[in-house]
Amino acid sequence: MIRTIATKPYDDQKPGTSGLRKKVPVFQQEHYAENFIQSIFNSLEGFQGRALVIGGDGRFYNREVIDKAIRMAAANGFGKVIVGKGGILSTPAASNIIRKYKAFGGIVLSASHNPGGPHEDFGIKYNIGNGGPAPEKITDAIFTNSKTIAEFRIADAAAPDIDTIGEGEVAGMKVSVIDPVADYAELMERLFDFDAIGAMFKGGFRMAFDAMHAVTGPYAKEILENRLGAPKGTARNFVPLEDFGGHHPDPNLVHAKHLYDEMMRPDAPDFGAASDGDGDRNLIIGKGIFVTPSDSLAVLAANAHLAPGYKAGLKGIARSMPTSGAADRVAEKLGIGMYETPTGWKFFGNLLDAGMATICGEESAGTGSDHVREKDGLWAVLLWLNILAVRKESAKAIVEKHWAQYGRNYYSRHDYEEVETERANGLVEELRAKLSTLAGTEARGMKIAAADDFAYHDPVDGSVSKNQGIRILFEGGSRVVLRLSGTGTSGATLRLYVERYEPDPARHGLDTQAALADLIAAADDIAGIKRHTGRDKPTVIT
Ligand code: G16
Repeated sequence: MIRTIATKPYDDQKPGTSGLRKKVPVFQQEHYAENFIQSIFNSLEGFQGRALVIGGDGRFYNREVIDKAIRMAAANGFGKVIVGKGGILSTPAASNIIRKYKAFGGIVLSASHNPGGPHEDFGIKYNIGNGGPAPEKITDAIFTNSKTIAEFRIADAAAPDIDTIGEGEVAGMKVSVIDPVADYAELMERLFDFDAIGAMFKGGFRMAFDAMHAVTGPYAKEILENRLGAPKGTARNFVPLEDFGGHHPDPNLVHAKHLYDEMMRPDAPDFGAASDGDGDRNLIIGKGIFVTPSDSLAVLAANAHLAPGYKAGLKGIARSMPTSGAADRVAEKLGIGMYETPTGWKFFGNLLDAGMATICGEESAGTGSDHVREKDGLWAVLLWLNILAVRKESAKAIVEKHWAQYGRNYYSRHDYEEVETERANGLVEELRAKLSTLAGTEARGMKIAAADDFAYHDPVDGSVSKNQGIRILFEGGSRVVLRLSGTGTSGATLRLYVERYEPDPARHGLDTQAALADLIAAADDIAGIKRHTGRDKPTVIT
């Protein structure tokens, strides 16, 4: 039986950079999840009888919301739901399933790299039929709908069994429970030279992959150990836990410090990597070298042709604005297009669909390609492995040769987390107000060439996205960028991105923070970060 239930709107259901993210107790309020899911459905047209993919990263509250989403999909007229066994689907795997089975769209339940548990974070994201995050047009409509919602529709049926692979039914709608890993593993086998990577493992190559008790565990176990023959134990922390073992499933130098420390030791494995809560981010650490996401994008783009899936070359490269310009030099050498987009994977969708870009990347540990429409953590790891297997050199040697050829972009991000929202907004407003006066002035002896608030003109659909981050560009190619994060769940997070280009190989061995010290000081002089935030140092430096 289908029930229509009266509800009252909440006023805080505005999707951020990657869907709606809130603390679990917020989602547990009466009808909170139902309101948002119904607002998604109310923003869509033409899905009657079509398939909807549903899955999540396994965090606390995943199963409850999956149950509601399935029963609401049935009540709203979807013809079928495809759900990962146990409610598990990594974000890139969900993107692949949507595309492969030509679903209308998908609901992905995750708060990405944010911690999980009864008092931690949860999230709901809608992906469209190309497999990618909903564009702003849809997320704006969802928010608008959420503000006036008065009722939602739900099937009054028993919770479907999502723990047994096979076909079932809820209120006349088919429910197909699938193996979350199989389709994804098969896609990876098509893109990469599994024989070459397998031979490398057979030859004694050692790797540490930390799944951080999050969703990539089963994927890594199957692909690295079962299909590529890596020794047992290569995939660590591979059992997804509702609270990620009490840790942040955030593959960065703070939350995966143990891996970094191990990789810097003389007896380190040859290659280290990690992925996040929902499997779309990656951390790459070679023996003796951390590879920044910006450098990783550049190295992957320069070497992608070594993998079977990319042997025809790249059509173009795209990166988010705050990501370093390292990949720009690769695009220039290859003679292909380079696109600079706002932060948020959704902005790559049009470029990928239009065949203008093949590889995309973001400083926030995201890299991916046109194989799906999300960033893809394990994909990045496998492309690295493919390159290592073909070049038969260490990751460190490959990165250092890359710098020697293209120059090095020293790069770092400083995060000021949980700043009071008013103080963070005050900083941004004050900075915006003086942007037009900055060009031609000096900070710490460096001349400012230009300053603006980044606006993106989508070359495919002509849409314009304004206020996407403040850029202060110095003569000689250095820059600082400031923006407020769109993924935090408490207060505001101010991000400061600092970049300096160094063409001279004799100066490629500097300590990153030391190499950027003048720019960091200049950013504080210009934006008054300490004054506004009341903090004397960032919370996280990556
Ligand atoms: C999301 C988006 C990314 C974005 C990142 C950081 O990642 O999908 O495209 O780069 O947020 O956003 P912000 O700087 O606004 O916090 P994820 O992995 O959280 O889904």
